Amino acid sequence: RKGGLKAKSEKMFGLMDGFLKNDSVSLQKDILDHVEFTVARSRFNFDDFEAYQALAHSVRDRLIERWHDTHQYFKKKDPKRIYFLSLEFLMGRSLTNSVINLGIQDQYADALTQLGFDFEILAEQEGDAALGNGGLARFAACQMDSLATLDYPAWGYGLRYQYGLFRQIIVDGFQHEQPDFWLNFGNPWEIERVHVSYPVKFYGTVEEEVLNGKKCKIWIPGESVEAVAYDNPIPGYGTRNAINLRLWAAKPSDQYDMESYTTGDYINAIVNRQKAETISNVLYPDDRSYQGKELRLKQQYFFVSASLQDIIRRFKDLHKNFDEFPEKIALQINDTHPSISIAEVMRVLVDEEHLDWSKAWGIACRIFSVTIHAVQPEGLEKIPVDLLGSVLPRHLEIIYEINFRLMEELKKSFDQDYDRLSRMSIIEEGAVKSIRMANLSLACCHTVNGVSRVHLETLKTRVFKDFYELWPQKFQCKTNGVTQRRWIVVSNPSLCSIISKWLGTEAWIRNVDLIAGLREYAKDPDLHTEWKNMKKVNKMRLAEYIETLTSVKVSLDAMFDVQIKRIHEYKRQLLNILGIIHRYDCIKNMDESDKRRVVPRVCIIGGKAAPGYEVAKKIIKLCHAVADKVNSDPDIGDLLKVVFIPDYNVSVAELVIPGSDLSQHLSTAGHEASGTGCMKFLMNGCLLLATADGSAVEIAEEIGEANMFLFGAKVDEVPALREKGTTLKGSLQFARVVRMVRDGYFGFKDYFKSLCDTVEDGGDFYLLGHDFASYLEAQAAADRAFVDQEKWTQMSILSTAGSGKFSSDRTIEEYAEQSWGIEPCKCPF
Ligand code: GP0
Repeated sequence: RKGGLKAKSEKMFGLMDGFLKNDSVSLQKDILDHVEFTVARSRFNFDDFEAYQALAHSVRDRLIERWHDTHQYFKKKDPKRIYFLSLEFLMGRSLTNSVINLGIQDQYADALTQLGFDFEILAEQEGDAALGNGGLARFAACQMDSLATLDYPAWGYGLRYQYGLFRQIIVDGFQHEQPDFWLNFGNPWEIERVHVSYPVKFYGTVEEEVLNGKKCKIWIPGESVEAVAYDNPIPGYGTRNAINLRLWAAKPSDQYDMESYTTGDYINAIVNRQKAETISNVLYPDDRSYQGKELRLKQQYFFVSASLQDIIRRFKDLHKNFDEFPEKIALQINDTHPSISIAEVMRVLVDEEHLDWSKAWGIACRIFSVTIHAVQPEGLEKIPVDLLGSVLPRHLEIIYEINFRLMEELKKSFDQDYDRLSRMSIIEEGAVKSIRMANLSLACCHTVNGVSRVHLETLKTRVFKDFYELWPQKFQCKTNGVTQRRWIVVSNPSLCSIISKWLGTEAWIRNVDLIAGLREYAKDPDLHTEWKNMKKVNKMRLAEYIETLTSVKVSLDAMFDVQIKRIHEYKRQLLNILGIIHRYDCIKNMDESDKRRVVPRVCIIGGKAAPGYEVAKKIIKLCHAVADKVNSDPDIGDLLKVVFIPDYNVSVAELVIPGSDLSQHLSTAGHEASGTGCMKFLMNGCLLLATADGSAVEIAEEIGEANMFLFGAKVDEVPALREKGTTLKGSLQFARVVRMVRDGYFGFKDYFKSLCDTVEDGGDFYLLGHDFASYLEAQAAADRAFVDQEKWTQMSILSTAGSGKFSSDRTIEEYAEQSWGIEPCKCPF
């Protein structure tokens, strides 16, 4: 029989044409085949969307080819692998990124031109894959790109939500949410693997059993749901490697309860089974508070359980002994969301593989590392004991056991310090007894990563002080980064060519440190000319987009000043708007000669508010109210325009960032764990106006404080300022602008009252009043710098040149070396 198989596969190889061909004619042929046979349209009659689908399928074929080879190779080499578990991935579009990483962009552009299509127009047909909320999820996506590019043997695991992050529509200046049914028109970038599926169990009871004379626990689950794999190939740049992002979807289980069918309740039995699918239905849209929701817990366990079954199956294909587990597997948990995986690994090793507890725990402690993205202790997840006990009864027992042993160990070091023990306990005793998922992670993980230096300090000295004192060696800084492939090569092709031309190489796309070579030319007049042209082209694109969406015409000579990110009080979009009101008020009170000295501005704000976050929604409305007033005021003209860009997402960012002159990062110091938007602006040569928070501190070190506009209270000043209470209202100017809003100058007086209250009346937790004067100074400094266009361009070049550290390639290398202990595994071409 073996010989037969061999003959068969030889025959199949004989029939294969080798690798898919990438010359323009072959690509055209492939696209047309997909028009006819995949999209099932006539070659003589198909529209742009259908052309996009056919194009995407031809790219997909090429992705699959590499993805197969990579997996074969990984299997053959069997290196230690990193499994990246994340509840969110914000991938955005795939087309352009894929053809660039595959190295066949020009061939495709050419093929399409021959067929009478334009690559860029077709690329616009693609919707965003928005399976995530914000920074955390986009960072996960950037990390996947770097893992693939640097040839690491990595897999991503997550959930395939049917509804991604809601679409934001604006009606009369108010945010409304619409479901994002992104799979409506099919998704060419995924591969459904109907045969890769695992049952995931919930509820039920735990019973004791005697096995080989040993007492053990078994979980008798009450519900089973099937997890089906959808694979998303992630191509690396400049390599044959394409890794896998495996997302799980819930399907009704095959095992069904005969009884409900025989009792005649056929319809209801089916309807109930169908409910299983709700687990992967929808992404939670609140990006940092989802405490105690049953569905959320089920989502977490669902993807964790399926992923671990998959990982263990793959391990067992080649290995028998679990002692080898830590040599072959590293598990990264992205924030505490997947931390139930710690209890699941213990359950599998102890209950199913029958390892004894301490051996199993020893293994768990060597495989897990965690990255914490939150700053505030309140942001850390807690799950009520009752809820966990009902959904996952055996896991609750396991967590209790982990905690019992943790407490025993702590007593050795801290003896009678009960306060400390209760702070470090995984179980929080309180009105609602809950499980602290962060403490569970800290007890087990060998590394706990902060996402910037400032953030790690906060973790060490505040959030996890007790744990730091016990295990200082666990705490590591891995400053975030972003991928220059998407954020320069895909989204800013003109900048990409300039960089390659002046450096004389494209090598920076894989080795971004080289970008520092631009410093040498920071004053070169020829580079300045090219740089300014690049900016102008990108601003034109952005201006057109703004006009189409909002009907506001903006002048290209104005400074494009941008703040795009989730709307949060701590991110202080309100500070920005109050600053705009101040600017408006000043211009209103100027005579004509003063007006001539004003630097014209286009203030652009974009971002979504969590559907239940009232204050954030009021901020969005205020932005529109101010825009309405300012944009229609004939005294103002082009000196000031205010624009709110609706439905901010990854592809909007790709358009906006390259077209901005200045970007704002205004978080109250100590509140932004890292910030990654700022890194994308930096790479694109946009100057930063920022507080000394998160990664901005490290950016200042790289490019020099003189090349950005820093302002506001410092991290260590904030607690004292809060203590003191800013009843002084900071400055007169601040009081005045808040009063304008209060008095109904922009309408909606009653509606904005509570918003004003948040920054006045002894409140102002985020210190807007305190930072306002310093903010205005930084804004004035930006104006002065903009007037001197040579100086500005030089600062802009130095920003790009100094952005090398903020590539996710650097971040991933640090993780690989310091946390995961993995080596590249490069598939030969
Ligand atoms: C942090 F805690 N972040 C959380 C969260 O629930 N969601 C989220 O997106 C972000 C941080 O706010 C960040 O500072 C950071 O850069 C990012 O995680 C990735 O580490 C800015 O978005």
